[in-house]
Amino acid sequence: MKIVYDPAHVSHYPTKEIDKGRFIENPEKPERINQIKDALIMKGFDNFVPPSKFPINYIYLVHDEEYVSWLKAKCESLSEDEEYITEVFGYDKCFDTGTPIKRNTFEVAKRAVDAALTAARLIDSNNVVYALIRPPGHHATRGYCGGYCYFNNAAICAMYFLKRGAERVAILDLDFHHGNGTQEIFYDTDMVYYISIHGDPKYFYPWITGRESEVGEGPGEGFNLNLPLPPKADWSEYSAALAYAVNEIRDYYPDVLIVSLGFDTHKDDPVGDFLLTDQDYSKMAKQLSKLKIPMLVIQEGGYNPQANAASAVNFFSALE
Ligand code: OKP
Ligand code: ZN
Repeated sequence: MKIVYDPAHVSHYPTKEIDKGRFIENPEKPERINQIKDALIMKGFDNFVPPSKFPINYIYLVHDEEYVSWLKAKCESLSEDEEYITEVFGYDKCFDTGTPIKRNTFEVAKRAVDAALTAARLIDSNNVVYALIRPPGHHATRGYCGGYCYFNNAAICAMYFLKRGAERVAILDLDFHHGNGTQEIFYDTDMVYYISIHGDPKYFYPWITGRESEVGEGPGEGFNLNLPLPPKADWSEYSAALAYAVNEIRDYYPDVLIVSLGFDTHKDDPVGDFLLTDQDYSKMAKQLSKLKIPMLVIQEGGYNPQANAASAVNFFSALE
């Protein structure tokens, strides 16, 4: 299995965020994916591929030019270690206060897109490629950053596959949080089927999307599926939702499956609230392998570096 990884991610290190009116430590840290990389190497995975550069136009397949220019200009206005916490919704093209911007945020987020696209380009008719990247992407909408996400890596890759001639792309979002950005971007199309299993937004971020009633609209009606689970969901509840999702993907028969993979579903994750164990990630991968559809796995969340590492090793060992 090829793994696309860019060590430059370490220069993006948000330190804080505002949560319920208070500053808290920001958990979206370099160690999250450094530990995954180290553990995969220890396990014998050695097919690491560096990212190529892609033109900025790929980002415009998904994001508004106004948002992209705002982010770029904001970064350029900041000094070396300055951390800008967005707070004026609308003026700031951000929908929360948990997504700090630093001088090199644009550059590093763009490099994550490049790594994801490099992985997408390596997809052929029957393989798996893993984009081991950060910052994550699934909360980023067409016009706003949010939830530690700046550019929607998975959505940009879906557009890449459609441009390259794919007729149908499925995105399975297994991060603990609902991918409001990915949902929004493909809400009105039947060419991308977005399916997400996540903590019920009645209790968890992003609060305002992720309900079962959100089924898509226009030609996209029936091509958006939310499977919210209650707090403390364990493998028995999770695997039932996953089995349902896998059946839906099989029936849709996409040319490629993009998996937005977050390890914040692990019982030891400090942000998520499910109870999956290390072993459950092997079972998760086995369920997905049954599909026999080319699979681009894109890293999203997961905030306990050790749990991330154990989960990733089990997931990718079971896939191969
Ligand atoms: C990003 B991803 C909780 C603060 C909430 C936002 C969480 C974003 C998760 N104390 N901050 O989907 O993993
Ligand atoms: Zn998450």
